[in-house]
Amino acid sequence: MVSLTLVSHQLCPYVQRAVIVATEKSLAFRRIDIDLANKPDWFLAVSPTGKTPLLMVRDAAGGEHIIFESAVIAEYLDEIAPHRLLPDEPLARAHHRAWVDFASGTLADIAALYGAADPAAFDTRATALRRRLVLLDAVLAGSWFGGPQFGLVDAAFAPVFRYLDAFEGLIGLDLCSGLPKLASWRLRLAERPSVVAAVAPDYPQRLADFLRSRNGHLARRLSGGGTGRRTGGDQRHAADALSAVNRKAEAGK
Ligand SMILES: N[C@@H](CCC(=O)N[C@@H](CS)C(=O)NCC(=O)O)C(=O)O
Repeated sequence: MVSLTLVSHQLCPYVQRAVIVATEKSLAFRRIDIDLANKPDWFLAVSPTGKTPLLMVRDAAGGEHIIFESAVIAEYLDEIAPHRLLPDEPLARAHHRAWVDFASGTLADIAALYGAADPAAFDTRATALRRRLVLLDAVLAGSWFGGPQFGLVDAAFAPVFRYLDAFEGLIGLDLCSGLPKLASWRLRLAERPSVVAAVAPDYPQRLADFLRSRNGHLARRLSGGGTGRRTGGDQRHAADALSAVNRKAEAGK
């Protein structure tokens, strides 16, 4: 029997992957949220990367082990409890691992979008993100990413949609239009108990505050809106941005 401690951050999308997998596998774990702007010394002493998530594992003999990188943590959690979330067959496993990596790239594109300095950079980033979503829509195989069963790729993408919810709610930027498989997968993910439980109830507000605090085009648009609610101007701008994104995505097909 192992004891698990997940070092986390309230907003970290990579942490959510680990929490979703642990919950799916009914694994008990202790969660410690840290301040990434002021990392505790004990964390820096044990973390090779200084990033969350970090999994501290105490084995049955009392030995302490550190596991880092969300994809590796997720696979470890999957391996230590029954009902595997990765397929058994090697080719299918490789396919799923590749799409977990694609989810990481998508999160990187999202960070680039909210960090974009000006409208042109924002538009370029939105186009890149839209392309990823179009590719993803094309490979969805059923109710969940790989078919009828929830898996690691589902856990990896659930946090992506939390950002897309925020972009839609705050500035009306809908990057999923015309992608019906993706849209229904997104709804299913939003209702999955493990996904719901991966963040605190005040997560949307915290995420909105975080996005507003960034130094870039999105933050300027949000601070212009004051409350963060969409204004008529925001909606027009978002519609313009989306048509530009769609035009470029179509051209790039
Ligand atoms: N590749 C890592 C990325 C983790 C990551 O970027 N975590 C962010 C928070 S969401 C972090 O700890 N940033 C702090 C830093 O880079 O100093 C993983 O998948 O675990």
